Amino acid sequence: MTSDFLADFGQMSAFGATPGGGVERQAASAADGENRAWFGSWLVDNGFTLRTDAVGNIFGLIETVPGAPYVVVGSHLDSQPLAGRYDGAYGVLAGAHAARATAAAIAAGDAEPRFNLAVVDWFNEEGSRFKPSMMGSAVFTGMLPLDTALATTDPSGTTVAEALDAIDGRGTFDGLDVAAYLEVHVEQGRELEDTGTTIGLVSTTWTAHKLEVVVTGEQSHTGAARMADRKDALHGAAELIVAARRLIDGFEPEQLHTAVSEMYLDPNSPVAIAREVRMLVDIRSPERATLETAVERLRERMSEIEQLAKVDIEIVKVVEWSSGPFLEEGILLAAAEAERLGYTHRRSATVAGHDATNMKERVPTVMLFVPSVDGISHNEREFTSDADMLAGVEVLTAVLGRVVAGDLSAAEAPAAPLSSDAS
Ligand code: HGY
Ligand code: MN
Ligand code: MN
Repeated sequence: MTSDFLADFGQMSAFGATPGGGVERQAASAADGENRAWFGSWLVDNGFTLRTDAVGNIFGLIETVPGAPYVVVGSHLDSQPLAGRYDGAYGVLAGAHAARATAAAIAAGDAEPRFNLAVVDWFNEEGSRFKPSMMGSAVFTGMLPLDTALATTDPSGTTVAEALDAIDGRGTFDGLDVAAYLEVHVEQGRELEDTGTTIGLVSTTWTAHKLEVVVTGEQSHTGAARMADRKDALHGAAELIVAARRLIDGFEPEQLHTAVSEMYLDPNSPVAIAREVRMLVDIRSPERATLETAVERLRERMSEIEQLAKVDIEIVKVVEWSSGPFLEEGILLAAAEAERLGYTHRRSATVAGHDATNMKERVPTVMLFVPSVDGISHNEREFTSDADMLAGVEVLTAVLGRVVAGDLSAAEAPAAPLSSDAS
């Protein structure tokens, strides 16, 4: 498995490779399309039935128990701009290898399955080209209407539907009975590295609010307009960016994370005061009460900035997910497998959102982390060692085998299939 996995990972890392050693594979880009095509061929070559749903989620299926629900394992292939090779893609490939090994054990008579196997690449987890994050799994879990997702546009005005069609990325697969979901992902934090731990057992997720904000002023001459007459949207936006950053000063360290990292302004002329700025304010906390207090304080500051810069500030949309625990039985099962295999392990909180964040709201979900060097991610120098990647594949394979065998009592035949179908 070792060389095979690493060779496959090297192949995937070539798609959209950047000179800085990372990848650029934004959702439904040509590079995402190349990687998706390679992954689809890998699935077919390794005995999986290939299916794609209406929002571009790719599934590889192996049915060994006719009519039984599926244990789904995977992550996402899309990346942030100028990003790392590991975020998402590692988990998709690890899931594929874990499912292949589990299917081989079943075929050899070494394992008695209760459930079937499915590997997944969730479309557009990153939410960089098309907001929101975790789009494909949100549609699959019914948290986002399919039509809304397909009509979403990128900054150039291209819709998700158009972008997917450009890479032949839409299908008609209309649903799956999911007994449980498993995902392994790079930590994107520094706790595993700082504590010398190999496996993170994701036990809880922070809560996140992503505020889409529009600051409206009035266009005027950067030189000629009197200062007292100006309604400068970029001045208002700048005050808001600093206000968002200063929110954290009102809380204990590491209780609140804030950032503004996406901004568009019109007309963006060197000689015309900005009439409008559109920005994304990302606010996260381990506690919902803390986050709500922070958002309230930001709204108060927004009112002050409106007076200061003579602009109008509106929160036009909020995308959020709640903090909350992962399945305790799944954490204990994963801990037992890591222990049996001789890997150090500890409970981890995830600050980043993942497709597991959506799936855990619908089915029993187990999520594992492997260490990120320097805790850095969404950066070309994102790195996880080969040894840690392979340890993650080994533990994921062991957990998958246990869950497919029916050892996770919470995993059972769901009431109705999950589906990305429009209906
Ligand atoms: O939004 C998130 O946290 C994820 O990384 N897309
Ligand atoms: Mn990710
Ligand atoms: Mn990411």
